[in-house]
Amino acid sequence: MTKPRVLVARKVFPEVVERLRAHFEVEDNADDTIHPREQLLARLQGKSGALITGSERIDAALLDACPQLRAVCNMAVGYNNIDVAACSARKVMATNTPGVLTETTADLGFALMMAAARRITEGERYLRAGRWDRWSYDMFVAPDVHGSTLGILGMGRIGQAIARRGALGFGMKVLYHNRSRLEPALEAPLGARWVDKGTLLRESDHLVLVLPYSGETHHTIGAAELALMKRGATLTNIARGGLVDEEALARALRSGSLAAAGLDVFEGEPKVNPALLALDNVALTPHIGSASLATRRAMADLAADNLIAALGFGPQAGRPPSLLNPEVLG
Ligand code: 8YV
Repeated sequence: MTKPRVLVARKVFPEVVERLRAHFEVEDNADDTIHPREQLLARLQGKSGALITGSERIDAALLDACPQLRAVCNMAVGYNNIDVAACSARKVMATNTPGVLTETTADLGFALMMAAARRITEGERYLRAGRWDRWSYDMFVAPDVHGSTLGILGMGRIGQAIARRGALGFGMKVLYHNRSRLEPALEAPLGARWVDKGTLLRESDHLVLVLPYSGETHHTIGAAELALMKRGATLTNIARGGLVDEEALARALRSGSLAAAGLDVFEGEPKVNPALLALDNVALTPHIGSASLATRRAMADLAADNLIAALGFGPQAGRPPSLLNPEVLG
């Protein structure tokens, strides 16, 4: 029997590619070349499934040009790169990798929030530039993290893991805003309180964005929202760049109304807005929220499990563990 053909769009662990080869004829990308859309389309021809990352955009036009495609399996929890409704309309399974990256991403979010608040990367640049010649009482003074108010916009798994770090490790008061409220049993141990978005903006000392990105959440933090924030507050974004109007953010940081920002994601990444690069009070990392070796391996394994199951193989044949559009099963 001929094996179905699949594409592994970006370089992943060789062991994971080998697992896929047990079931499929695999076209992989060991050089990790970034394929422009036309080339991605060409590589997808005749493929039944694809293991993709956030860099590959799957939309209706692409699906129409690849009628053999049955499954697109993202190696990411966020799936704004996939038009799930378009997949469902064509009975293509779409999957993501929730759960396995929660703690690693929360670690990075907390670290970035602390780096921004305590001016860590700004201080390092100052030191490396040879500008440190004396101690002074107000050098790099900054807002405290411990005991302050942590605001979380988007209280899913990662939001809750950040809340845990803040409440249990740093004695922070936790406020959050989310479409739905957590069960009291989840709120209570964190002392977490649901508030409306305006209250969250007005009362947080350190606001962290952990909500999914979509057309509805585009620029959910813009000039009006930044104007509501406390003078001297910080903003950290580990979700998607498009959640924040970067021009408005740069203005708030330049004026000092916002003390600092911590950013792991950007609107045009891997390009970064020059207005942000020009500022000292921003801690920047290159979209590395889930970047621990163990977590990346778990993400690749889960994406592979999804692909194997979606195309009818393995113990979960026909039932991928993290299917985003279960309606295709009917
Ligand atoms: C990925 C992420 O590394 O899971 C997500 O949503 O943003 C990151 O963990 C990135 O999207 C590559 O697929």
